[in-house]
Amino acid sequence: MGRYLITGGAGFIGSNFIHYLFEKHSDVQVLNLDKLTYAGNLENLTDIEKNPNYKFVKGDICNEPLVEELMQDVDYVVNFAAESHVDRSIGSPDDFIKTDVYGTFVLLEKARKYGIKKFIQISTDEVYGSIEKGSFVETDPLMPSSPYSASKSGADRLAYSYFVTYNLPVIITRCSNNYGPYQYPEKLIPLFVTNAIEDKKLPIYGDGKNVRDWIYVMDHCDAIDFVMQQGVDGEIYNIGGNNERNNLEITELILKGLGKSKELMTYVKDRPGHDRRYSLDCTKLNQMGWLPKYLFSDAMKLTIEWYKNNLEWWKKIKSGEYLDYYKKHYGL
Ligand code: NAD
Ligand code: TDX
Repeated sequence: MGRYLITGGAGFIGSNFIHYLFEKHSDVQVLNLDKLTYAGNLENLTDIEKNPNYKFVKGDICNEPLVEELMQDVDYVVNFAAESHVDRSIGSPDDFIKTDVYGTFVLLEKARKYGIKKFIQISTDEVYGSIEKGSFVETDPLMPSSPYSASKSGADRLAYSYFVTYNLPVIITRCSNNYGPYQYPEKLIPLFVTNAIEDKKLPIYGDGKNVRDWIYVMDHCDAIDFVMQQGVDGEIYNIGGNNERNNLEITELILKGLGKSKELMTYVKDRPGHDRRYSLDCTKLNQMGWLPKYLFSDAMKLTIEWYKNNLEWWKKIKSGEYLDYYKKHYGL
């Protein structure tokens, strides 16, 4: 029986990971600690909320007494909680520093105090910064270029320091861009899919030729579970989809998948400090026996279908503060 503390479990990847855990393992207990920021949504977990092995606690990972109380009853920590959107970090970095860096510190301190068996720090490929040619390996230096990726780098290295200094069994994962169900419609794929369904414009930053490596969220969840079982303490694991595409390719695929006109494509002012290309070398994880299972074309179809079939989920989100934000920034 494994007792998990999942932080940020009401967000996109965290909620998919909770679904994954209950589907894959019959003997898990999950405690989900989430502050329910704009990105946290308990509707992502309605099918699980009555499961006797699941408990939700609304709270902040920066809240020391609360984290102390919760940490006493768990074996494993998977830290997803973060402010996660690059554009928001450019407008107001404060919460990124608080949650991503200080919040991770609070979790690490309490994990150390209560002898946690494994602490998985969910980092990101963005910590390496941009690369024109070739791919980053785990030992490459970090060159984060946004307040988001800089705060994630701080958390990533802080987690490592708890392994080196205190022997806390920490593992760090650095994954590429995820897509799939329950992703907040501010990120590229859910924003463009939902805008296209509503015949709204798709705001492409700059020339649209920035490259990302795209991985289906369930493959990311599977890789996290894999490194929890087979990873070595103190190690970093790149997790990628082996699937690099530029933003124009993604946009055209979405429009084609939905049978919508290319006239919806709208070029807007570039994101400040916009990283040109992310690319991961995942040889380390692949040689241990883990490979992504989903084909991009199949998983994109599944994703587009999910947003078509769950209009209520995202329309509710988009009718609120989301619209004000995009109106203010892009006049769309
Ligand atoms: P998300 O924004 O959808 O979810 C973040 C969740 O954390 C939300 O439920 C939010 O309420 C919660 N949260 C925020 N601040 C909190 C706090 N102080 N205390 C407790 N809960 C808090 O993000 P996501 O896309 O699911 O990303 C999850 C993690 O994975 C993040 O750490 C992110 O950096 C990392 N990551 C994301 C991607 C991606 O493509 N989305 C890729 C690599 C790594
Ligand atoms: O409206 C848009 N138009 C646009 O052209 C948006 C929202 C994005 N883009 C571009 C910017 C990027 O080149 O699409 C690309 C992807 O953008 P995001 O979805 O914002 O993701 P990115 O900035 O690459 O960061 C993501 O991947 C790594 C996640 O948001 C992070 O949490 C994760 O760590």
